[in-house]
Amino acid sequence: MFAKIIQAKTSNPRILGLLVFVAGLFYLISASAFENDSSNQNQRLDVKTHRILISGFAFKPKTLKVKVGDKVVWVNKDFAPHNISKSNKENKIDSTNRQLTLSPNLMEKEKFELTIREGFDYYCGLHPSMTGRIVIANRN
Ligand SMILES: [Cu+2]
Repeated sequence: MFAKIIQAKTSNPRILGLLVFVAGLFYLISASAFENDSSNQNQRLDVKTHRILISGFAFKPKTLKVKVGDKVVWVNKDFAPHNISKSNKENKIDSTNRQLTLSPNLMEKEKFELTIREGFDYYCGLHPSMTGRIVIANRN
């Protein structure tokens, strides 16, 4: 019975066009619903933005505890440029490894924002003695 109706309706090109349109609409709705679902898993209602000042050739605070999904903003308060470079796997500072640079060189008053997905050690690629650490706090 149902198949017969579909068959009857699809013989009309206008109805066929409408069916294709409705199918497309359903696809878009289901795709966006899936998108919302996956982003909800990563988003928290209490997302915080933390600030790290780069001042006097030091990251302040040097160690920062955040939750996954929080944002960190580094602000350069020095006259000198600085950048944020991720320390390598051994947590050894390697100023020659530019692939680990997370931020561009920040001039005075410039900012760099990062959404935190994991904890890591970092340093300034221009002044490797400047080090800092992002620590993931307990979820509770
Ligand atoms: Cu620096």
